[in-house]
Amino acid sequence: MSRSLTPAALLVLAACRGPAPSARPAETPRAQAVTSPQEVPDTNPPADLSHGEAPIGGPKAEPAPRLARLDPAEPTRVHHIRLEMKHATVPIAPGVTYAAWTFGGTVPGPALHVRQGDVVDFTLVNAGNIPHSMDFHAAEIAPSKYYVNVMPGDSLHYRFEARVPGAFMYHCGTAPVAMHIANGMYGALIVDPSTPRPKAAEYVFVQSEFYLTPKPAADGSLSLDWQKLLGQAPDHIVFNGMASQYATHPIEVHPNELLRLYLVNAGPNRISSFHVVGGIFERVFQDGSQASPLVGVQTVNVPVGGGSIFEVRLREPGDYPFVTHAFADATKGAVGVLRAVGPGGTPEAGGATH
Ligand SMILES: [Cu+2]
Repeated sequence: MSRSLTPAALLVLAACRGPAPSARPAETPRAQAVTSPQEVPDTNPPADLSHGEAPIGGPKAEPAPRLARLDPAEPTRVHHIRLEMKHATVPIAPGVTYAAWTFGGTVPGPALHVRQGDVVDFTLVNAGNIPHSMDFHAAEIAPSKYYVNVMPGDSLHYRFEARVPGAFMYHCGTAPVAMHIANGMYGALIVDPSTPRPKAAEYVFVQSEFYLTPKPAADGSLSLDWQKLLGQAPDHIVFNGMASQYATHPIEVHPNELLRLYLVNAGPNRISSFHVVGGIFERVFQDGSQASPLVGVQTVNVPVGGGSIFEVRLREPGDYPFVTHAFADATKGAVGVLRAVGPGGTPEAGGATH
């Protein structure tokens, strides 16, 4: 079996490379405009792989990617969680830094993990210079009491029970909410069901967008372009805060092991059409619902403000891109690679024949 490119990927490659110079026919100016490499938008050069929307496996990008592996929930029934809201400059793409508003100094904020019925004992501290707040989608409490603005230098403390399992977004809810989310104030809170799910290698991804001003600040960082946000024209769409980080640094997994991918879509605007190239989802818990998971499906939308749980096995060793199949968005950085390494590829799993 030879590795081949899909027609769509061939089109991308052809568009990016343009015709070979020796074979270049006499072209009209219009035809040149379509095929000239100079006219290709500012995207990553494609990798030699179907859906290779970004270079895979190097050169070594700095900084190192954020770990996507989800740590197990602490074996306690009360989780003391303290998040400090502060402004920080963070990398969002190779060579691009962003003047972000954060939970805990990173974008996204830390991935939180508890079990159904656990209590979250939460302290929110505002170390920034403008009001911020917190909205936990995993909580069932009165926003008018708890999702209130916390002034600079002030803090807020409360408890809630994580009663419902799922993959939940948390975010700053201070108006304009789109601005606070676009600036980086979001994260994932995973709530395991009281009956444990089957053992799996678990990863958490938060998809989100960045809308960049054209000119950097004195420190070189870029910041939010509000008009681009309103026009829903992001410059970068990312998994876990940085464009294409898991393409340049593939996530190593094993063939045939059960993978459980938690995808929270922070937006603030773009739906995620989540897909693993070369895989079919065994089960998808749409928006985290335990009832009637989808079985044997290829692509499932995750709405903005939602989170779904995807279970998949990669049947033989190799590189398996994962994307939002809305390809303008994958081109802007919402692409990664699961690299299946080690023994595997059993015949009943459809294993290697080449
Ligand atoms: Cu905020």
